Amino acid sequence: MPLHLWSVLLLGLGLLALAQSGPPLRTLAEKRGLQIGAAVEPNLLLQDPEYARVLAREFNLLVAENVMKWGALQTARGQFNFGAADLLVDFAQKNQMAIRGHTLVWHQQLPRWIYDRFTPAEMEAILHQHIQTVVGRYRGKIAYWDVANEVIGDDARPRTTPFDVLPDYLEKAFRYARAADPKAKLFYNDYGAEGLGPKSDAIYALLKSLKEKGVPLDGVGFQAHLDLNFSPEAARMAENLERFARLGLEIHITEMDVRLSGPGSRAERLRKQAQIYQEVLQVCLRQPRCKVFTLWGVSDAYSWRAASEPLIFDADYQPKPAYFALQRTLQQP
Ligand code: 9MR
Repeated sequence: MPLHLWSVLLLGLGLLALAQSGPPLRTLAEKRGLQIGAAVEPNLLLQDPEYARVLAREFNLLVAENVMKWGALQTARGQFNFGAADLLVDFAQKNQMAIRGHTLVWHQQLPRWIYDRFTPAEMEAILHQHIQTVVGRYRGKIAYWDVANEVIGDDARPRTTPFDVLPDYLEKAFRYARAADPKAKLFYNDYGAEGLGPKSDAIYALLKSLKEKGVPLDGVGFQAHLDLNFSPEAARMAENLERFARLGLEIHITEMDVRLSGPGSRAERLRKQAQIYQEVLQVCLRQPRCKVFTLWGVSDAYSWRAASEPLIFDADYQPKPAYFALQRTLQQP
């Protein structure tokens, strides 16, 4: 190959390397007063050094994908296993990352014993002990707790849970969490409520009534598990977030991912995926109360929807167009 072609090739590779080593997302986010997070499985921190490296380089907030759920923490009544959760907390602290705790009241991933028929008084004691023990253990270390997750079903009505035996279990959960760590901000978190519609109306009504009753609720998390038919579109989402903001709530995007599956060439779909990430980040940046933007994982390899490649790094930790879209968006004034 003639010399000048080599230099063109080297220049191209150099530019590529430069593009890939642009400023980390966390550095850019910090300048915008935003925390950028990822859901984490602590066992991967031990198994995969690249996972830990990318996480620490790009993100300034962690959320436990599974290890802070009831089923992981309290497998037998009164017996708590904090090993994996502690690992996550240590990693976050060593790397100057904030932590979202996930989650204290959810209808899924519960231990089997909680389905025994308890009296209201017993359930109250169980709920209190769990929240006091878990939130208390990490008092001062966890900035935000998803106290309640997915309480409203897709039919816009409250779901059935083993906690139902205890009237006002939801209010109680928030009060127990506040008592266990007065500095942690307490959240309601849900999916399919990004836009306007019956489900987000029901959540809005619930949160409004909790606020009116003086329940210690600080914020609302919109999960944003999306696909290429991004629905609602950005404008509707902005409008929806605004009404929650007017309740005085802090707003977090808590579990974003965008499935790549669908019609069209791979290149087109990657572009569309990037555009959706960009639009949701823009909605958050333009909403003064939106303070946290979190992805539901780091690389496609370990995503709960791995087959549909929904994240911003591919399975080899190469940044995808969605990564660069977030990087650019954070740099725009
Ligand atoms: O990503 C989590 C996956 O590994 C678990 O198997 C699953 C169990 O239901 O929970 C997933 O995380 C969920 C989160 O806790 C709440 N919102 C929806 C998430 C995706 O299902």
